[in-house]
Amino acid sequence: MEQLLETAKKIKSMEIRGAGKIARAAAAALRDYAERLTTNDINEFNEKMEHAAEVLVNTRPTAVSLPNAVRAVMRYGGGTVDEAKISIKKLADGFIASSENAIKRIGEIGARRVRDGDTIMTHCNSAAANSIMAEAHAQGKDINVIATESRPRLQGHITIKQLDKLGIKSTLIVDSAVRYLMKDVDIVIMGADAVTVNGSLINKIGTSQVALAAHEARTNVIIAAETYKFSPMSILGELVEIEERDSSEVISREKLDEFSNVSVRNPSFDVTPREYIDLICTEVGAIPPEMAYIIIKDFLGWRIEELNSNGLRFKGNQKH
Ligand code: RUB
Repeated sequence: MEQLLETAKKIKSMEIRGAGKIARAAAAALRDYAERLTTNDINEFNEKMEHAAEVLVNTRPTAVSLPNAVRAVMRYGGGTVDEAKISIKKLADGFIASSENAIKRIGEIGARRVRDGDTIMTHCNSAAANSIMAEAHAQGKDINVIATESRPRLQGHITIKQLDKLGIKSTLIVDSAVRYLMKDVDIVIMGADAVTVNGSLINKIGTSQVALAAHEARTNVIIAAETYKFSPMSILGELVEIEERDSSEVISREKLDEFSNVSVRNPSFDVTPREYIDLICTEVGAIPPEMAYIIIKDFLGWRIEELNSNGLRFKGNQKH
């Protein structure tokens, strides 16, 4: 359990961050945990796996990729512990490979929307969004990326570093400069922590402001989102929980202690309505946000009946 708890801790502290990375780390942690379990009792094995799944899922509430990845692995089968371990390894490795492949594919599909000479605005740090910029650049398109710094955790610094390494020109701005600079932007490309059935996007705090400014300026907004970022539970009307993080990310405790009447809110994500999104680029194609249900039903394989019958409990060893 120690290694699995270590991964959970890294996800919570954001040492492992970004919805896709979190999902792959969770799948790998479950696979390695299963491998290390020494019991031969399949019931005990299943119980331990279910507990491990819960621990991982409770680390960060907003990234739907996390429960989706855990669920993909927890669909394992097998009558014995050895069979279950083989099944888990196959599912976890399959998830990791297809998720890496999805990012590459999104790059290829999304790059078609980027023209030579485009100025692209992005927010936070998204592997899927960066993949589109990387592919457009690799195709020889001359692009310039405006990257927000993304307070309070400054993921924008990771973005400019990654783009710089690829030889892509970028301009770093403070988050509040988004609307002022939108007039220079040809297209906005951002990632996703979750996409709901009605096509709303949940992503890093500030995403909805970028999208609103783009909407006002008639600038297209493209969201790069693997299919496992789509939220099956939103079919039942469940809202995606917005993570609120510690105030010390915004202001130091000592500074805050100087005041008597000040409190801090630090929501990590916000919700962008589908009206502000032109296209969602997934690995199975670019869709308008209105088509989100098709992804959940046809590509993630969830139907309302299944969700209603406890489909989202992390029950290990299911027959299917
Ligand atoms: C990261 C964030 C990213 C999405 C998508 O937030 O909002 O835009 O997770 O990233 P945090 P990716 O830094 O709090 O995890 O495309 O890499 O999955």
